Amino acid sequence: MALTDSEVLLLMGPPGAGKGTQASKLARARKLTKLSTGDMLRDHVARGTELGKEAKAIMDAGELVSDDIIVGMVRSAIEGRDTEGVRVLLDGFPRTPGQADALEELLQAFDASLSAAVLLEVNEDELVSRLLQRAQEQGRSDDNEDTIRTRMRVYKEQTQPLIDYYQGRGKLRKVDGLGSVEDVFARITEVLS
Ligand code: B4P
Repeated sequence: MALTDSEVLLLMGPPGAGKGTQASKLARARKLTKLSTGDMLRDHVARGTELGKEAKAIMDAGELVSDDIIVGMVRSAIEGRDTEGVRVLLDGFPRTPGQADALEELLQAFDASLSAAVLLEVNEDELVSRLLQRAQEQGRSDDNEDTIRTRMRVYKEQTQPLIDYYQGRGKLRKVDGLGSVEDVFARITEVLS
Protein backbone atom coordinates (compact mmCIF):
# COMPACT_ATOMS: atom_id res chain seq x y z
CA MET A 1 0.00 0.00 0.00
CA ALA A 2 1.32 3.47 -0.84
CA LEU A 3 1.87 5.44 2.31
CA THR A 4 2.70 8.90 1.18
CA ASP A 5 -0.85 10.25 1.08
CA SER A 6 -2.09 8.70 4.31
CA GLU A 7 -3.95 10.92 6.72
CA VAL A 8 -5.69 9.65 9.84
CA LEU A 9 -7.56 12.17 11.95
CA LEU A 10 -9.77 11.58 14.89
CA LEU A 11 -12.45 13.77 16.40
CA MET A 12 -13.01 13.50 20.13
CA GLY A 13 -15.29 15.24 22.56
CA PRO A 14 -18.22 14.69 24.90
CA PRO A 15 -21.67 13.74 23.59
CA GLY A 16 -23.13 16.64 21.67
CA ALA A 17 -19.80 18.42 21.20
CA GLY A 18 -20.39 18.46 17.45
CA LYS A 19 -18.20 15.55 16.37
CA GLY A 20 -20.67 14.28 13.78
CA THR A 21 -21.38 17.78 12.51
CA GLN A 22 -17.73 18.72 12.04
CA ALA A 23 -16.69 15.26 10.83
CA SER A 24 -18.85 15.54 7.73
CA LYS A 25 -17.44 18.95 6.82
CA LEU A 26 -13.86 17.97 7.54
CA ALA A 27 -14.07 14.72 5.60
CA ARG A 28 -15.38 16.59 2.56
CA ALA A 29 -12.75 19.32 2.81
CA ARG A 30 -9.78 16.96 3.20
CA LYS A 31 -11.10 14.12 1.02
CA LEU A 32 -11.12 11.64 3.88
CA THR A 33 -13.47 8.74 4.40
CA LYS A 34 -15.58 9.42 7.47
CA LEU A 35 -15.91 6.46 9.79
CA SER A 36 -18.45 7.21 12.50
CA THR A 37 -18.94 4.35 14.94
CA GLY A 38 -22.20 5.96 16.13
CA ASP A 39 -23.56 6.06 12.54
CA MET A 40 -22.39 2.49 11.87
CA LEU A 41 -24.14 1.26 15.02
CA ARG A 42 -27.35 3.15 14.19
CA ASP A 43 -27.23 1.60 10.71
CA HIS A 44 -27.01 -1.89 12.24
CA VAL A 45 -29.93 -1.07 14.54
CA ALA A 46 -32.00 0.21 11.59
CA ARG A 47 -31.24 -2.95 9.55
CA GLY A 48 -32.06 -5.20 12.53
CA THR A 49 -28.77 -7.14 12.36
CA GLU A 50 -27.63 -9.31 15.29
CA LEU A 51 -25.02 -6.67 16.13
CA GLY A 52 -27.70 -3.97 16.00
CA LYS A 53 -29.97 -5.92 18.34
CA GLU A 54 -27.14 -6.28 20.81
CA ALA A 55 -26.08 -2.62 20.51
CA LYS A 56 -29.50 -0.97 20.75
CA ALA A 57 -30.14 -1.57 24.45
CA ILE A 58 -26.61 -0.47 25.32
CA MET A 59 -26.89 2.74 23.28
CA ASP A 60 -30.35 3.52 24.64
CA ALA A 61 -28.93 3.20 28.15
CA GLY A 62 -26.11 5.62 27.27
CA GLU A 63 -23.39 3.04 27.88
CA LEU A 64 -20.59 2.02 25.51
CA VAL A 65 -20.84 -0.92 23.17
CA SER A 66 -18.06 -3.48 23.84
CA ASP A 67 -14.57 -2.82 22.52
CA ASP A 68 -14.61 -6.15 20.62
CA ILE A 69 -17.66 -5.20 18.58
CA ILE A 70 -16.46 -1.66 17.89
CA VAL A 71 -12.91 -2.63 16.93
CA GLY A 72 -14.21 -5.40 14.65
CA MET A 73 -16.50 -2.91 12.92
CA VAL A 74 -13.74 -0.34 12.39
CA ARG A 75 -11.26 -2.98 11.24
CA SER A 76 -13.57 -4.25 8.51
CA ALA A 77 -14.36 -0.70 7.40
CA ILE A 78 -10.67 0.16 7.04
CA GLU A 79 -9.75 -3.20 5.48
CA GLY A 80 -12.61 -2.95 3.04
CA ARG A 81 -11.21 0.19 1.47
CA ASP A 82 -9.57 -0.17 -1.88
CA THR A 83 -7.42 2.96 -1.94
CA GLU A 84 -3.79 3.89 -1.85
CA GLY A 85 -2.88 4.93 1.66
CA VAL A 86 -5.22 5.19 4.60
CA ARG A 87 -7.23 8.41 4.49
CA VAL A 88 -9.79 8.31 7.23
CA LEU A 89 -11.53 10.56 9.68
CA LEU A 90 -12.60 8.69 12.79
CA ASP A 91 -15.68 10.19 14.42
CA GLY A 92 -16.35 9.01 17.97
CA PHE A 93 -13.69 6.30 17.92
CA PRO A 94 -11.66 5.49 19.98
CA ARG A 95 -13.69 6.03 23.13
CA THR A 96 -11.75 3.82 25.57
CA PRO A 97 -8.05 3.15 26.19
CA GLY A 98 -8.59 -0.39 24.85
CA GLN A 99 -9.95 1.02 21.58
CA ALA A 100 -7.02 3.46 21.37
CA ASP A 101 -4.52 0.58 21.70
CA ALA A 102 -6.43 -1.41 19.10
CA LEU A 103 -6.37 1.55 16.72
CA GLU A 104 -2.62 1.89 17.08
CA GLU A 105 -2.14 -1.80 16.20
CA LEU A 106 -4.54 -1.54 13.29
CA LEU A 107 -2.75 1.47 11.85
CA GLN A 108 0.62 -0.22 12.28
CA ALA A 109 -0.68 -3.15 10.27
CA PHE A 110 -1.41 -0.70 7.45
CA ASP A 111 1.92 1.06 7.95
CA ALA A 112 0.02 4.23 8.80
CA SER A 113 -0.07 6.41 11.89
CA LEU A 114 -2.36 8.91 13.54
CA SER A 115 -1.97 12.45 12.17
CA ALA A 116 -3.85 14.31 14.91
CA ALA A 117 -6.57 13.92 17.54
CA VAL A 118 -8.89 16.93 17.57
CA LEU A 119 -10.69 17.50 20.87
CA LEU A 120 -13.85 19.63 20.76
CA GLU A 121 -14.33 21.37 24.09
CA VAL A 122 -17.86 22.41 25.11
CA ASN A 123 -19.26 23.04 28.59
CA GLU A 124 -21.85 20.67 30.02
CA ASP A 125 -24.80 23.11 30.06
CA GLU A 126 -24.39 23.74 26.33
CA LEU A 127 -24.02 19.99 25.63
CA VAL A 128 -27.25 19.13 27.42
CA SER A 129 -29.12 21.93 25.70
CA ARG A 130 -27.88 20.81 22.22
CA LEU A 131 -28.86 17.21 22.85
CA LEU A 132 -32.31 18.12 24.17
CA GLN A 133 -32.78 20.30 21.10
CA ARG A 134 -31.77 17.38 18.86
CA ALA A 135 -34.22 15.17 20.78
CA GLN A 136 -37.02 17.52 19.70
CA GLU A 137 -35.82 17.73 16.10
CA GLN A 138 -34.77 14.14 15.40
CA GLY A 139 -36.23 12.00 18.19
CA ARG A 140 -33.03 9.97 18.62
CA SER A 141 -33.77 7.32 21.24
CA ASP A 142 -30.65 8.08 23.32
CA ASP A 143 -31.29 11.85 23.53
CA ASN A 144 -33.33 12.01 26.73
CA GLU A 145 -32.30 13.57 30.00
CA ASP A 146 -31.49 10.35 31.92
CA THR A 147 -29.47 8.87 29.09
CA ILE A 148 -27.66 12.12 28.44
CA ARG A 149 -26.56 12.19 32.08
CA THR A 150 -25.26 8.63 31.79
CA ARG A 151 -23.43 9.45 28.54
CA MET A 152 -21.69 12.39 30.25
CA ARG A 153 -20.60 10.16 33.16
CA VAL A 154 -19.40 7.42 30.82
CA TYR A 155 -17.46 10.01 28.81
CA LYS A 156 -15.70 11.28 31.95
CA GLU A 157 -14.88 7.80 33.20
CA GLN A 158 -13.91 6.01 30.01
CA THR A 159 -13.10 8.52 27.29
CA GLN A 160 -11.49 11.48 29.08
CA PRO A 161 -8.35 9.44 29.92
CA LEU A 162 -7.63 9.46 26.17
CA ILE A 163 -6.94 13.18 26.35
CA ASP A 164 -3.73 12.47 28.32
CA TYR A 165 -3.01 9.48 26.09
CA TYR A 166 -2.92 11.64 22.94
CA GLN A 167 -1.39 14.64 24.68
CA GLY A 168 1.49 12.39 25.77
CA ARG A 169 2.00 11.33 22.16
CA GLY A 170 2.02 14.94 20.95
CA LYS A 171 -1.12 14.38 18.85
CA LEU A 172 -3.77 16.35 20.75
CA ARG A 173 -5.23 19.54 19.22
CA LYS A 174 -7.76 21.29 21.46
CA VAL A 175 -10.48 23.35 19.83
CA ASP A 176 -13.16 25.56 21.40
CA GLY A 177 -16.43 23.96 20.26
CA LEU A 178 -18.64 26.93 21.16
CA GLY A 179 -19.95 29.27 18.50
CA SER A 180 -21.32 28.70 15.03
CA VAL A 181 -20.59 25.51 13.10
CA GLU A 182 -18.55 27.60 10.63
CA ASP A 183 -16.49 29.23 13.39
CA VAL A 184 -15.69 25.86 14.95
CA PHE A 185 -14.77 24.46 11.54
CA ALA A 186 -12.40 27.39 10.91
CA ARG A 187 -10.69 26.73 14.26
CA ILE A 188 -10.25 23.04 13.43
CA THR A 189 -8.78 23.90 10.04
CA GLU A 190 -6.35 26.26 11.75
CA VAL A 191 -5.05 23.73 14.30
CA LEU A 192 -4.51 21.23 11.49
CA SER A 193 -2.57 23.62 9.27
P1 B4P B 1 -22.38 9.21 18.71
O1 B4P B 1 -23.16 8.97 17.49
O2 B4P B 1 -20.90 9.38 18.56
O3 B4P B 1 -23.08 10.46 19.38
P2 B4P B 1 -22.75 11.75 20.22
O4 B4P B 1 -21.44 11.61 20.92
O5 B4P B 1 -23.93 11.99 21.05
O6 B4P B 1 -22.78 12.90 19.16
P3 B4P B 1 -21.86 14.01 18.52
O7 B4P B 1 -20.83 14.60 19.42
O8 B4P B 1 -21.42 13.44 17.23
O9 B4P B 1 -22.90 15.16 18.32
P4 B4P B 1 -23.35 15.94 17.02
O10 B4P B 1 -22.27 16.41 16.16
O11 B4P B 1 -24.39 15.10 16.38
O12 B4P B 1 -22.61 8.01 19.77
C1 B4P B 1 -23.89 7.52 20.12
C2 B4P B 1 -23.77 6.22 20.98
O13 B4P B 1 -23.18 5.15 20.18
C3 B4P B 1 -22.86 6.29 22.20
O14 B4P B 1 -23.52 6.82 23.34
C4 B4P B 1 -22.47 4.80 22.38
O15 B4P B 1 -23.49 4.05 23.02
C5 B4P B 1 -22.34 4.29 20.96
N1 B4P B 1 -20.96 4.39 20.46
C6 B4P B 1 -20.53 5.18 19.42
N2 B4P B 1 -19.21 5.04 19.23
C7 B4P B 1 -18.76 4.15 20.17
C8 B4P B 1 -17.48 3.61 20.50
N3 B4P B 1 -16.37 3.97 19.82
N4 B4P B 1 -17.41 2.73 21.53
C9 B4P B 1 -18.49 2.35 22.19
N5 B4P B 1 -19.74 2.81 21.94
C10 B4P B 1 -19.88 3.71 20.94
O16 B4P B 1 -23.99 17.22 17.68
C11 B4P B 1 -25.02 17.17 18.63
C12 B4P B 1 -26.05 18.26 18.36
O17 B4P B 1 -25.46 19.54 18.47
C13 B4P B 1 -26.66 18.18 16.96
O18 B4P B 1 -28.02 18.38 17.07
C14 B4P B 1 -25.98 19.32 16.22
O19 B4P B 1 -26.83 19.87 15.22
C15 B4P B 1 -25.72 20.33 17.32
N6 B4P B 1 -24.53 21.14 17.06
C16 B4P B 1 -23.36 20.72 16.52
N7 B4P B 1 -22.48 21.74 16.45
C17 B4P B 1 -23.11 22.84 17.00
C18 B4P B 1 -22.71 24.20 17.22
N8 B4P B 1 -21.50 24.67 16.88
N9 B4P B 1 -23.61 25.03 17.81
C19 B4P B 1 -24.84 24.59 18.16
N10 B4P B 1 -25.28 23.31 17.97
C20 B4P B 1 -24.41 22.45 17.39
